[in-house]
Amino acid sequence: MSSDPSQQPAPDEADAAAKAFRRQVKRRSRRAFIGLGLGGLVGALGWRWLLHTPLREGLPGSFRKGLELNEQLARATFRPDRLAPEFPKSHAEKPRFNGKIGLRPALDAATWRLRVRGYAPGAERVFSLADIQALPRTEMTVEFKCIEGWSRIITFAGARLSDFLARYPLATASGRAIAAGASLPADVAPYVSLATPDRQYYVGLDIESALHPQTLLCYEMNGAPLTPRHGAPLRLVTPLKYGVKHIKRIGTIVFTDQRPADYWAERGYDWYAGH
Ligand SMILES: Nc1nc2c(c(=O)[nH]1)N[C@H]1C(S)=C(S)[C@@H](COP(=O)(O)O)O[C@H]1N2
Ligand SMILES: [Mo]
Repeated sequence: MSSDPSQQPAPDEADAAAKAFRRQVKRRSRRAFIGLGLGGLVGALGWRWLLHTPLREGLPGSFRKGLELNEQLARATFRPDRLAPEFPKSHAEKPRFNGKIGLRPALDAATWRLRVRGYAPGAERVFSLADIQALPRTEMTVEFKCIEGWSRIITFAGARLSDFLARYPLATASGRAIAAGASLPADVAPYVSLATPDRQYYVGLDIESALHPQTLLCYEMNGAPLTPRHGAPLRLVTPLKYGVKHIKRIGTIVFTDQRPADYWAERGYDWYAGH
């Protein structure tokens, strides 16, 4: 680097400037140090208060309140027509594997069945994979986000849960089907509970998210049938929520008026898990 010598200060001027600069730095760091100390004290007291609020669902109540605030915000911005961004198929990446609760032992896809308990009393139905594959096929390339901070763009294919419910009237107390794209009938179940066949992993969904056009009963990732690690033969995909809700190897679906138990919400995560 070259510079014009005429712009350089004379040596003694430079020395004075350097001294002034050092004094300023000292003053600033003393102030920063006091600031940090005060901040730390307030932080420590605040932290103790936060940790000593009564526990709710595995978290100090104050933290749980924070998550509920997140849920209120996410619900307020939820619109049935707000879509997760979609990408060209060529952007799809190799999936990453995470979470194997409820995926053991190996499962025979031929004998696997999806059991659904409807919202109307006594409504129960059993489906094979062929039944799900007979519904309109929806494909989308979206970003799959794990709450731990990583994400992958994946092409998912399957049946929209809303198309499933348009065909099979299991979500209403009256037993009437919900036409695809129609607004929610008054007698719709407010919640859906999904579990692995062994019930080791389970998630709860609000009905609005369940009926969202990007919520799929998914049987393919990146153009190939689901592998056992990724939830064969059927998993949930719902890209406005974090990966925790994308339950692999669905065994049962229940429509209910109780907010369903949720594996990771019981362990301190946000029940709603929207983003
Ligand atoms: N049955 C089951 N489904 C599950 C999990 C699990 O442990 N068991 N983990 C969840 C979490 S936290 C993530 S991030 C995704 C990961 O899906 P992938 O392995 O297809 O990437 O699956 C979700 N579904
Ligand atoms: Mo995750």
